Amino acid sequence: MDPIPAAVVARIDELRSRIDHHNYLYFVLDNPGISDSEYDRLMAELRTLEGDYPQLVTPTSPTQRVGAAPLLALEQVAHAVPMLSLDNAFTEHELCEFDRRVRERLGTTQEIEYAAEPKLDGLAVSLLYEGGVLTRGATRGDGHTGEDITHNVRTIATVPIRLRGEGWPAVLEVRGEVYMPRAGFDALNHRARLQGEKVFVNPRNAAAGSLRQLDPGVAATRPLVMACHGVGRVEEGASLPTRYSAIMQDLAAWGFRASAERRVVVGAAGCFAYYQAMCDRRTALGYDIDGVVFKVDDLGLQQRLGFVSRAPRWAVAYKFRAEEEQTLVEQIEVRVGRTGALTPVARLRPVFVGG
Ligand code: 9MJ
Repeated sequence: MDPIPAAVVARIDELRSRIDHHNYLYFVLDNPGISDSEYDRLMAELRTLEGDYPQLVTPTSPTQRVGAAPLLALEQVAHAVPMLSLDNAFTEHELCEFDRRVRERLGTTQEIEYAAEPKLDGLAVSLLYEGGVLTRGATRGDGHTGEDITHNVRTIATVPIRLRGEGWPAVLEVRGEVYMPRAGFDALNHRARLQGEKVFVNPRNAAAGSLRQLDPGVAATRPLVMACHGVGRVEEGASLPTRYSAIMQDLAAWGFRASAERRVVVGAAGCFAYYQAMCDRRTALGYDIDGVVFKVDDLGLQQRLGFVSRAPRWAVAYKFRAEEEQTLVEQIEVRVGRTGALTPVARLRPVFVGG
């Protein structure tokens, strides 16, 4: 075999770095650095060089987001650190009660600082990075065991294949939400309608259906976005910041999308003001949220608060009121059980309520 010219190796390296960088500017920061045609030219040159020198193709190359063959089944994945869900609050009173319990448990009358962010209505995922390279993506599942969806998360442009910058732990599990922005969802359904295919009822179902595909080629055509909202397993001895808000800042520097709406607010009053502001911003966001999330910002305090069964004591999801619709009871059937018990069953005229 002919030796590979050093200039080719260097050019491939440069193209990959430039493409990764422009992907980051375009998809994560929503701030393109070059035109689409310039980007296409860089990709085309890289594909040509990799075609000429297939021995130089690596799994982290931007040309390799979509792996080869579809899988036969999704493997199970055990979460080293359980993926907790969130307790809900539905009223201002319940929000104040959450804040009161936090302060009572911490034995303080001082105001607490909370990291506030929108509650994305998508699917929670875990992304494992080893040596700065994405090695595994998994669904939340029941919080202890999820499914391996590495092949699909790799196709999401906002999921870094390699971490940017420096200072990241050698083992880092990033957690976040995969969702489908509304414009992408509408376009996907428009295409499906034109082709006589099944349409999705809402962006969340579309995102979930996309992530569970066996063929990464399908997920690659779906307009999915990943935004981070936490970390799981971290290399022992690694030093991450001691505040949630600072960790989000680090994750953003390492190439992740962190919500542009994230803020640090003070006390229950600060939380409520944030909630009201997000109620007003909700329709302008371009993606579905079903509430806002408040997390005690200080990780030392989080640790002291701990968690119960499935949810941390240091966080709460303040949910928007569910969409409501009226319909008609068209008929009432009475079913007779084995023991003779009568169960009335209402037949409702179908209505659409957020999917
Ligand atoms: C969503 N769905 O946007 C969490 N989430 O934190 C945010 N979910 C979460 N945080 C701990 N922003 C468990 C779940």
